[in-house]
Amino acid sequence: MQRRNFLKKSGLTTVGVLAAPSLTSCKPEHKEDTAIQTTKQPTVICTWNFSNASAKAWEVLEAGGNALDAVEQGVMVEENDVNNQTVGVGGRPDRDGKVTLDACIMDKDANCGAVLALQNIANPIAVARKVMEKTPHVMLAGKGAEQFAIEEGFKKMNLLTEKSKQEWLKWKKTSNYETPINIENHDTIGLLALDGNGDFAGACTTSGMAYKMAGRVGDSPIIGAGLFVDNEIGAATATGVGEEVVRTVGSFLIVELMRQGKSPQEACEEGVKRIVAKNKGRKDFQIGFIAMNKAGETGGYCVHPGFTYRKFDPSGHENVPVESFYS
Ligand code: SD4
Repeated sequence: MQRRNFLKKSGLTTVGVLAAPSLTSCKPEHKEDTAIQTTKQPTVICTWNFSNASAKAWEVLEAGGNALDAVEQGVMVEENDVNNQTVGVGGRPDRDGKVTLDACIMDKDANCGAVLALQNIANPIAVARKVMEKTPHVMLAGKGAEQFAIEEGFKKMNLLTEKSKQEWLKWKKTSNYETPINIENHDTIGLLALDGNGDFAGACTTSGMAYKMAGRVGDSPIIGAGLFVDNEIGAATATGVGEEVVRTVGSFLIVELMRQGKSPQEACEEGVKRIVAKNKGRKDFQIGFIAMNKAGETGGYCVHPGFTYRKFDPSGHENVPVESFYS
């Protein structure tokens, strides 16, 4: 589809939605008191500087594809990049030298799938999608996930590149087996897309914290922590120290804050500030959130300087880094 026609389909509209009770209220009743702006202008955002991934997702949407295909194909660009040492092939191993991958995916109908600590398979996001579509479960972990992937036709391969292996061997000599605080080793990709039908999907994929303990799983494959999509409200995803994101059910929190009326930017800032507050003002760790609402507005915020997110905005011309962090 030509870009011009594609964009012509777009336009902002306003609909009334059922507002859920606020986080502080336990009352079950819903009332119709919120008008939410919606758009059918496709928009893509992703964590960090993964411009190839956001461009791929945009390409899928521009061709008339849906958000689910866009997020899956977008993040697979990074999973397949051997030079990216924090996702898929080429990812840094755990402290025993094994590359273990975490990923999850979620669609507009709250269908979701995840794989945890998956080894020997290059595209965990595609396996997560199969878990979502072909099993009665949401998460498969470890050997079970690998066995399922092989049954589904995924090829086994060695994910540990020579570069990551050499770095790990060096780390073993000097580290006393301490896991580094995750400031520099950041590059988990979380990608959110809004498609031409006004529907959301999200994907999040990572090799996790470098040199983690064997069996450690972070936030990235946990629905609600590393990723959350609510097609009535918006979507959010996280990057950084997974333990902190799990503790606050971060991405779910961001979406709920948007439900209460905060913009994506305000919601991400509030989420990060809550984590900083729980850590008594400590800021020597990395936590970043990005989010998008039904109007196609986006936001992103991080504890630490250096964080950017990529936005492929509806004009289709921009794939710009946006930087915003706690100060
Ligand atoms: C994890 N959240 O496993 C991931 C790591 C990450 O940027 O996002 N790094 O905790």
